[in-house]
Amino acid sequence: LSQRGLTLWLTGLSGSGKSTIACALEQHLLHLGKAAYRLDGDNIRFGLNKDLGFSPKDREENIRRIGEVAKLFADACVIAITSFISPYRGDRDLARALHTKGDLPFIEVYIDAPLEVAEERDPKGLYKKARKGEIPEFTGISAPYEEPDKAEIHLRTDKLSVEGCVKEIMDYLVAQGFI
Ligand code: GGZ
Repeated sequence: LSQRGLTLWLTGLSGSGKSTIACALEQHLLHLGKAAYRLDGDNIRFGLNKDLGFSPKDREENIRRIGEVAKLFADACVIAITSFISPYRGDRDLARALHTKGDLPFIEVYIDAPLEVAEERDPKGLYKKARKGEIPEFTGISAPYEEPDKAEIHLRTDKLSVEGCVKEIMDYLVAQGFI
C-alpha cells in the first residue's frame, strides 16, 4: 500500500469543533482516495466503551482503549482521526507512546476554542446543564482540561473556518511527507 497509516489525535473542549473538523477532514481525505476513518463518541462510547462514564478513571480507560484502536487502524495503513476531549495530558502521552513504539506517526491536534466561546456555542445545551449542576464533572466547568504543551498542530477555531482548519492539517501532512 502506498499510504502509510497514522493517527491524527484531536483534543479539545466540548464544543471546540473537534467533530466538525474531523468530519470535514475525513471527507477531504476520502475524496483524495485516502483511507481515513473517524473514531468518535458515536462509534466508540456507544459501542466498545459503553461501560464507561466520565469519572477520571473512566476517561483514562476510554482514552487508553481509543489509543489502542487508533493504533490498529494506523497499523492497517488507515489515517485514523480521533475526536475525543481527552482532557488528561498523561493519557494523551500514553496514546502517543503506544504509536511511537509501533513506529506509527501520532499527530496531536489541539482544537482550541476559549471556554467562553465553546460555552456560547453550546450546541447540545450541556454547558447550561453543567452550570446548573445537572451534569457532574463536566470538562471545563467542574472537571479539568489540561491543554497540550506539545501539540504538532494548534488550531484556534474561534479565528479559523472549518475549511481553514482542514487546510492547516493537510498542509502539515504534506509538509511532513505523510501524504
Ligand atoms: C464532558 C461530557 C460529559 C462530561 C457527557 N464531561 O459535546 P459532546 O457531549 O458531544 O462531547 C462530549 C462527550 C465527551 O466524551 P469524550 O469521550 O470525548 O470524553 S473524554 O475524552 O473526556 O473521555 C459531551 C458528552 O460526551 N459529555 N458528559 N461530564 N463531556
